[in-house]
Amino acid sequence: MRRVSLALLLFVVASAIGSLSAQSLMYRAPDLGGTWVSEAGVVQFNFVHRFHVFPGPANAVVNYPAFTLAAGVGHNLDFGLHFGTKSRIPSSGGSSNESEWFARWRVFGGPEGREGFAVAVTPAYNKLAKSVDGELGIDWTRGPLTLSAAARGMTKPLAASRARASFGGGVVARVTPYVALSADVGSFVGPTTLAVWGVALNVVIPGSPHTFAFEAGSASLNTIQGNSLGSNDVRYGFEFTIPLHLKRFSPWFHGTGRAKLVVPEGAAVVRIAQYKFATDTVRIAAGATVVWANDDVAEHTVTFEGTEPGSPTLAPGGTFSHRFDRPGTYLYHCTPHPFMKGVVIVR
Ligand SMILES: [Cu+2]
Repeated sequence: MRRVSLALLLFVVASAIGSLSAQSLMYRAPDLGGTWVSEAGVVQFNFVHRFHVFPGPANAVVNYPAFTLAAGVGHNLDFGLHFGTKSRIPSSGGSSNESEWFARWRVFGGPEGREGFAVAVTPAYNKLAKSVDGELGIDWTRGPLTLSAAARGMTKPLAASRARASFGGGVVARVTPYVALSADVGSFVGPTTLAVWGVALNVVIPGSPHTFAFEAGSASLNTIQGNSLGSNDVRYGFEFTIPLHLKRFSPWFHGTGRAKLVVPEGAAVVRIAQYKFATDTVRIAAGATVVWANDDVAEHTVTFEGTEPGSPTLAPGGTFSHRFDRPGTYLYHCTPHPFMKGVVIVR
């Protein structure tokens, strides 16, 4: 129970202060861990709540709450916990609380949304099953599509003594930058257990780093074992993703001070704050410079739609200058937050 209270506290704190980045449900199907890894200094809290309504006349509702808490430490590595209260793993102590401690290392490929392949390994320990588990995840992203596959091994699947393997696969189709549809299946090897299936409608909450999914499926838990064992019941519910950037707390300790912005003569300045380019249209003469100043507490980029070279990731307090020599209309956006858009018009 203490663990659940902690989760609720984090949930409230995280909701109160808002946060950043990680559009994880735009790139991940409901019952797959994927290759997504929390960035350094980011604590990710994902809350899943599914329901099953038994047939009448009772219409009893059974709840399946589950959450993921993971902290990124850099080098494409994070550590975390999956926890759920309605495990289907038989336990000698009679508890149905399942916890799985895991590490995930993205050994190949870029952050979610990057085109091409990404590969991650997830070693884990399932405390209820007393099982050493592991998952190899592969994502492939191209344009609006992400395809995922997972191969899993468990030393004590569902607390049984014989090791088993399971496989999973899924697809995410991004209909717009804000809306995606996803589906997945997963199953133990062999005919004796029910497969997992899941479908979801995923949305980015505009102007925020949060994503929200409406889900239906047969999984009850988001652990490696839980994503391998389905049920005959259909469960409906949601997932809400909350990235909590520890950097947001730094002004409490270090103030917001940035060295005074030095702007070349004749240059235009675009400030970035609260997930917006403050001046979304800038008009300059050919040969002039635009300076972007990140006054936000989150990282952003200036990424052009065309061939113009953009910025690297701008840390809070960072700046990026670019000189425009040729007349034209230069559309740009922020890569981690595609809803952030701007344009430079050069005459
Ligand atoms: Cu951004």
